[in-house]
Amino acid sequence: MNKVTEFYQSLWHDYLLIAPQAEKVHQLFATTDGVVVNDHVAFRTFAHTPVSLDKLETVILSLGYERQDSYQFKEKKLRAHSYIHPDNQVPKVFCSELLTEKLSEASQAIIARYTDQISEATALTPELFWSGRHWNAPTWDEYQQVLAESEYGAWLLALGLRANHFTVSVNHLKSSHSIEEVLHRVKQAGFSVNTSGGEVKGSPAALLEQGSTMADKMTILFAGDDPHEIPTCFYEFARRYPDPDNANKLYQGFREANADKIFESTHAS
Ligand code: OOG
Ligand code: NI
Repeated sequence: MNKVTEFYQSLWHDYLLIAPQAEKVHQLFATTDGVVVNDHVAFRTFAHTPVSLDKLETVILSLGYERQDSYQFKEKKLRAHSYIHPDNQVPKVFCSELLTEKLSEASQAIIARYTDQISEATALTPELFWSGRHWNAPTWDEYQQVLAESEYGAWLLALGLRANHFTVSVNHLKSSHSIEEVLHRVKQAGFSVNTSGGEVKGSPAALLEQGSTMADKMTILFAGDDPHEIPTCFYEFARRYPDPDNANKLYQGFREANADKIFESTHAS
């Protein structure tokens, strides 16, 4: 098995442990469509640490990816890069980081207390992408304090490095090419869908339409043996339209306006 195939197998395995809904959603489409093609995966990390976006990028490039584009999310205090693989069977990657310097002094201090525990010698290997927390569990109170300012920051502080979502390529489904229909089916099966900015993010004119489930919830042990249920990971659906700049190819990029809403799939609902 090649390196990239192995990477996605391990990543999927770790993702299912924290997002059991993904197995069921996958099954829902596998029963009618056979193969479910993954459009992309997404990762989150803390800037200015030994696992910052720039560090993770070296690993992504080592898997054969090329940087595709960059994005800014001013309000959410994030930046991101997307990556594309020369083998078009390989999913794209969307990797973001929290610009911690833009948070309040109080939140910065909490985050630094934990990110200071990340070893400077952290190996930049593919396993990093499902390595979880490189720091002790925060207290529930610290989680709440960061949450008030950055949902992303709280999520990352509690869960660490892992796949945040996999994405069904709606273009590759046989059962339906409509995002609305796909989301309807997901809701009928009992999953809740992200409604931030409407269920469907983007448009044919934007060349990209996306939707997602709301993240699963799991009990996480906070510091002092203190269990609490928090949002974990979700599943996304993407439909791409033909790229006017690239004959016979579907648009392969991401859209800031869509992504801004997709991030909210890990909000507590
Ligand atoms: C990533 C959100 C952005 C997309 O497809 O635009 C995204 C995240 O929630 O970490 O996945
Ligand atoms: Ni996504």
